[in-house]
This record gives sequence, C-alpha cells and structure tokens, in this order.
Amino acid sequence: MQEHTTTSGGGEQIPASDSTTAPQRSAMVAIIGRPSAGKSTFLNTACGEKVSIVSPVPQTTRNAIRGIVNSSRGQLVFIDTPGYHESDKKLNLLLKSIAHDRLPESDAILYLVDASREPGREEELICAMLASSSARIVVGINKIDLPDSKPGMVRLFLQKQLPLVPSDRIFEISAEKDTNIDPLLLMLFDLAPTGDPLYPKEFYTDQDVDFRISEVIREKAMLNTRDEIPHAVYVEIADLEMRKNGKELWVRAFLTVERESQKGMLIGKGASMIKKIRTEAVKDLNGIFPYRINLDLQVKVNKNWRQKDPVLGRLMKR
Ligand SMILES: Nc1nc2c(ncn2[C@@H]2O[C@H](COP(=O)(O)OP(=O)(O)OP(=O)(O)O)[C@@H](O)[C@H]2O)c(=O)[nH]1
Ligand SMILES: [Mg+2]
Repeated sequence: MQEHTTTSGGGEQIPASDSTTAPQRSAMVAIIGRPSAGKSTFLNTACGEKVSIVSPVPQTTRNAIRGIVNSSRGQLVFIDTPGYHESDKKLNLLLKSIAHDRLPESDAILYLVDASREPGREEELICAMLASSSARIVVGINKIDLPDSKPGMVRLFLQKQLPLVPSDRIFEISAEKDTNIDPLLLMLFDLAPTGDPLYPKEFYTDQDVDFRISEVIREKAMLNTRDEIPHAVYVEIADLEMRKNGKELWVRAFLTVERESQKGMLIGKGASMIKKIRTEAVKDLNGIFPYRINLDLQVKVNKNWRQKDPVLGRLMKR
C-alpha cells in the first residue's frame, strides 16, 4: 500500500516545506455511493489502515465511520456511510438517512460509482440528491482494475446526471489496487477550506475500541456466511477487561442473530464456524491494537431485532 502523506500518484512530490509555508487545509468529506461501490475499501486505502469493514455483501457498513488522512497539506476527515439503497424496510431507511444526514456538514463529497455495474435507477436517485452540491463533489469511478469495468459508460452517465461537475474532478480509480487515489486526494485538498486539523495528526480514526472490535467480528461473520445471515448479524460487546499489565485485552462478545436456525449455522458443525470467525477476527484485531486480544465469542438470538427500534437505535447511534 502506498503512503498517502507526502506524494501524489502522478509522481508529483508535495514539498515538505509546504507544511510551513502554505496555509493548512482541513475538510470533512462524506463518501457517498450505492452499496458495494467500494466506499469502505477507499477509506481504508486512503488512510493506510483498516478503518472500516469490507465485504462483497451489499450494506456492510451500518454507521457513519470516520477515517482521517493527514498530509503536509492538512487533514481530510472522511465519513464512510452506508450504501444508498432504495427500500422501505426499517433498517434500510435508517441506513439511507445516515448517508443523507452527513451531506450538510461536509465541506466536500466524494461520490463513488462502481464501473463494473450498469448505473441504474438507484444511481440516478443519488445523482438527484447530490446535484445541488455539484460545486463540492469529486467523483471516483471505481473498480477500473476489473476487466468488465466500463468507465466510459459511467462518464457519459455523469455528464447527463451531474453536468455541473467538471471532468477534472472525475477520477478513474481502483480503491482496492490503490490506483489514482493520490491525485483524487490532491483534488480534495484543493477544494478544502483553509483551517486547522480537526483531529490530532496521529489519529486515523475516531472509533471507540469496543466499536472497532465489534465491527471486525461482524466482518468475519459476514465473510463466512451466506444468504440472509450476513444481514441478520450484529455484535454486542458484553465485557472488556485489560489484563496482564496492559498487555492483553480480554473481550466477551456475542454474535447476535434473528433466529435459532441462524444460530446453528453460525456455530457450525462441532463449533467449526464460530471458531473460524473467532480466529480470523483475533488475527485482524492483533494487527490493529498494541495489545493482544483474548476473545470469548458466543452466539445468541434476539428475535427479529431488525424490527426493534431500541436495538436499531443503539447500533446506529454513531
Ligand atoms: N476489483 C475491485 N473490487 C473492489 C474495489 N473496491 C472495492 N471492491 C470490492 O467490492 C466489494 C464491496 O466493497 P466495500 O468497500 O465493502 O463497498 P461499500 O461501498 O463500502 O459497501 P457498503 O458498505 O455495503 O455500502 C468488496 O468485495 C471489495 O473487495 C476495487 O477497486 N476493485
Ligand atoms: Mg461500506
């Protein structure tokens, strides 16, 4: 992964003296796009750290997650948002409002479009929502590494739907392969107002320890299951305890599903599934935190939690 703090992808060096001579810039940037467009992948690549979980399942992200890019030019605070999906279901409406509500507070908007899919009605609805903000939009046409991607088709779509966004603010990128991310970041710095950083420079996210742990566990559950299960899971952190003079964090967490049958599938034959999820989560978590994670992971049922306002409210409070 490239280091995004000092150089641009075009080979242009941002002089180190910039930090002392040029005024610092600072911006909040909302990342908007359909489910699975690659918003969270972009955030992780731009920040150089795993800030937001990623899976092939649409609607992986359920919260407004902040990731911070620090450079000699200043600071960009990205807000990853849940994929914008048209549906009347309670959970979907909440997810959509999380994305929508981030727009007014943003200095710039990064709109990501998946170039490997036809831009359908949902994409048109997003463009309609963004049109009045054209002056502060940067577009990433994502997944150009895929052989079936059609960036030209997306450009034509954008010309029609967002005619006020100039072509030099549209970038063909691969969030996964780190292609053209730096020039896009430079453009966002150009749009950013001058100002002091919003977060200390050593920060790359503002998430609590328990939220990050629960998200990594949820990612592993989503990656290892199919059908309705990835959407039926949430994670509850029941206990956290620092042990062994700060060298180990003991965590008791519950993978929670909607039905008994789903519980059986998450546990798996001879508990093989829950063990696999636990092992993969611990491996990632040990890479994120400066202490060892000792994870006690169990599965429980909270019937039809996706219809329950208190649970949804708690999960989406961020
Ligand atoms: N080939 C390729 N795959 C990508 C790229 N960016 C993301 N993906 C894949 O697309 C899928 C969805 O990526 P996410 O980053 O979770 O997408 P998202 O927009 O955050 O999705 P939601 O949170 O569900 O809205 C994952 O399987 C990623 O690995 C890319 O540049 N190239
Ligand atoms: Mg996401």
